[in-house]
Amino acid sequence: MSEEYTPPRVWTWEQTTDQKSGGKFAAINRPVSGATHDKALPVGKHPIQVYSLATPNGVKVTVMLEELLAKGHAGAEYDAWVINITEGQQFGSGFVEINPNSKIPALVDRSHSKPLRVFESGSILVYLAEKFGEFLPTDTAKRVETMNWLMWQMGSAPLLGGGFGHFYAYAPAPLEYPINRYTMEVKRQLDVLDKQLEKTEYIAGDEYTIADIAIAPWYGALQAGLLYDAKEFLSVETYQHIERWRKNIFSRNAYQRGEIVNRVWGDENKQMPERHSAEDFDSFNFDGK
Ligand SMILES: N[C@@H](CCC(=O)N[C@@H](CS)C(=O)NCC(=O)O)C(=O)O
Repeated sequence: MSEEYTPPRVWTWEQTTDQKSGGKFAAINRPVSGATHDKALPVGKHPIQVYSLATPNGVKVTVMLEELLAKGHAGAEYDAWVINITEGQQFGSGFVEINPNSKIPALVDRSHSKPLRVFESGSILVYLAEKFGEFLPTDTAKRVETMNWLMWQMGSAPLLGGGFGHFYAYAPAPLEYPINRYTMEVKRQLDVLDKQLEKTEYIAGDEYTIADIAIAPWYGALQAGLLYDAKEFLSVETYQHIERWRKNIFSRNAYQRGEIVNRVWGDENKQMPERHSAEDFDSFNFDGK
């Protein structure tokens, strides 16, 4: 490590290196929760309202809804609104009411007698799977295996995003110790997945489930070289079974639709800041099956 740091006896906010150095996201991080400003959330015409952004966690939800619509569940029609986390919109009062943790994605289902809030992407996937009876097998062994991998994703991805991604791509300066530590862990995670996918077509067996929907935007995208500019660094080509699986998932029409919803950066032909009906996709070209 280049610099020694002696932690003070009591940590205070002003003392963080992050705040002083101006690392990416330093300006929006705070050690307290709660709203910073008043802002009501917009409400569209459908029972399901999504408040999100097309990050890997956000995409899980819009892909799930597009998959449900592709299966003919008209009740999965939804409005999707942008919560721009780089502008601090996750700290608006309306958003904090539906997710006290101030992180996208969050969803409100207004088809109940009282609007029902659902936050945490894993909770949203399970909620929608149970509501529509899809992508979560009812057979006990298959259901447990799906939940095993869904929880694996929820527990593992913070080490990928908050650990590896943060120190490799976002920290103000590269530091050997955290980059080594998190690269070791992320490569181990990729190897876990690769070995599983050597044995099974989809993550949890022979069926496409919410485990695939949760894992593909993170580990599929990482293997495709789409996250943190780390394709070469992580030798992603060595994870051949992940590659076979993610190519299959990424070629799904519903996946391609869900991926562009609430996207406000990158290729303009792949951005749909808000989504209010299936016709919103008419001007886009998808080669998915
Ligand atoms: N465990 C949460 C994680 C959500 C999360 O970390 N969301 C990020 C974007 S991918 C976020 O909203 N960050 C804003 C912030 O940290 O202020 C989930 O899966 O829903």
